[in-house]
Order: sequence, then C-alpha cells, then structure tokens
Amino acid sequence: MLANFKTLAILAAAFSLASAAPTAPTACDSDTKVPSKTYTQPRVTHSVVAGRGGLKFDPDNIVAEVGEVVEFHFTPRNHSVVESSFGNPCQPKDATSFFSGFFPVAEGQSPEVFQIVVKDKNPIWFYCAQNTGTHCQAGMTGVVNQRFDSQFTLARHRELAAAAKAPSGVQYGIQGGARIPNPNPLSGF
Ligand SMILES: [Cu+2]
Repeated sequence: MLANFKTLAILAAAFSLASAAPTAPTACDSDTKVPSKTYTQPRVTHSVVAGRGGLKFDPDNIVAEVGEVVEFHFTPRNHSVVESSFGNPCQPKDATSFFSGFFPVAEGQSPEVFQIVVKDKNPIWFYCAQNTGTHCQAGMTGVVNQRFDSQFTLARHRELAAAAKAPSGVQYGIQGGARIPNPNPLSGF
C-alpha cells in the first residue's frame, strides 16, 4: 500500500516536472523518462559517525566549504541528528532545522545515512535527540564551521548542553537533508 502511494507520488512529481519544462514531453514519454540531474563536479563529502567511541559525533568539529556535503553515519544504538543553535543546544533552531529521524542499529552501522549540504559559512550546530540516556546533555553535539576566533566555541556549547533541560526536541518529520542508502557501506566502521 505504502509502496503504491510512493510510486504514485514519484510519478506525479516526475510528470509535473516534465510538464513545467519548456520542451514538455508527451504524457507517453513521461512514463519512461526520469528527469536527469547534472552535477558539474563531484561534491566533497565529510563523513561524521554518530555514536563511535561513545555518546558523541566523530568528528564533532567539521570545517566545510559552501556546497560540500556532511554525511552522518549511525552506529548502535539509536541516534539521530538535529540542527540546533549555539545558545540552545538540545532543541531545533527553528521550524526549518534539519532532522534525520532515528536510526536503530544493532551492530555495525545503519544501511542508511543522512546528508546535508552546507549552504553558507555560518556555523551549523547539531545534536542527537535521543532522550534515553540524554545524549545531547551528555555531550553528543557538534558543529560545522565554528568561528574559531570567537567565544562561540564547541567547548562552551557543550557546557550549555550539559545544563540544558531534557527532553531534547525533534521535528515532526525527517527534513532538511537526504536520508539515503549508505553510498559507502564498506568504509570500515
Ligand atoms: Cu545519540
């Protein structure tokens, strides 16, 4: 049932994209053609492993250029990643904050990853919203593009997280990134 709905949604999306194009194919063509994506160059990808070595992200302090990808991998037991803000470490920054959903994993790593694209050079703060064990408060936070010459450091952020009230917040659904099959499942962790 769900698969049927998904198929319909994909077909509907494909058809509406095709219809909007200046050289719209016929309805017949849209049954067999999928809109293509063109990338001018491969994207640099920064891998981050949630839960490797304890309740933390590894690495937890990432420097990335605009347009690059940060790809979250998930190890046991049930982590997530949510975008927060410097001063409020265990809550979504706002309604648009990315949220990966949870990744229950028994061993190894999840067959899925969550990718975000760095849109600008502003710091991106993030945390794990698992409330069993209060992961965020325990230090499971991180940052992309911390301002190293400012007082807004990951160390200070983590002090604020330790003092943050539980429960940590989540979004209503997965958003702000792509939850996709792990493109590199044999990467050794
Ligand atoms: Cu966690």
